[in-house]
Amino acid sequence: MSNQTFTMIKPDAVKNGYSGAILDRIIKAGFHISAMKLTRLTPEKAGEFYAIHKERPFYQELVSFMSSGPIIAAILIKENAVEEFRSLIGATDPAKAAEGTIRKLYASSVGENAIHGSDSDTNAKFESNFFFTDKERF
Ligand code: IDP
Ligand code: MG
Repeated sequence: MSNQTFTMIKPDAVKNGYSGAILDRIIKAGFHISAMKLTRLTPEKAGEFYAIHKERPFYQELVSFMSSGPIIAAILIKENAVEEFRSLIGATDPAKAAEGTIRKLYASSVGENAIHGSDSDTNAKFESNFFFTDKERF
């Protein structure tokens, strides 16, 4: 069990003006922001980030959505971070997400679902390194 996870506030949520409200929830839930940046993925970078989903029917849609506008990428620190953060964001499909979760509150569909959260310690490390060098972490 590691204390680190990685998140992105996705293009839909940034565009809809939810970034501040989402970051407020993350901080109030006790996560320390170790690194953070506003950036934009090229289709190539989005494809690389989501390479594990290459064979899924929604892959092209996902890559084009994730490169459609700016995102906020961040490394988050808390005990049992991966699991704790997955429960804070809720199910992939906002229609199935629990009340009070970030996706329930701010996501509009299973594709445009406001926020990403790593699903394992291994992926948390890979995804953090995908966006940030050691010198960019506090
Ligand atoms: P997760 O983000 O909850 O871990 P994954 O199954 O890993 O969900 O899928 C990665 C991302 O791909 C989702 O967050 C969502 O943006 C997108 N996605 C997942 N399932 C679908 C789908 O059925 N249609 C369109 N996009 C999807
Ligand atoms: Mg996933």
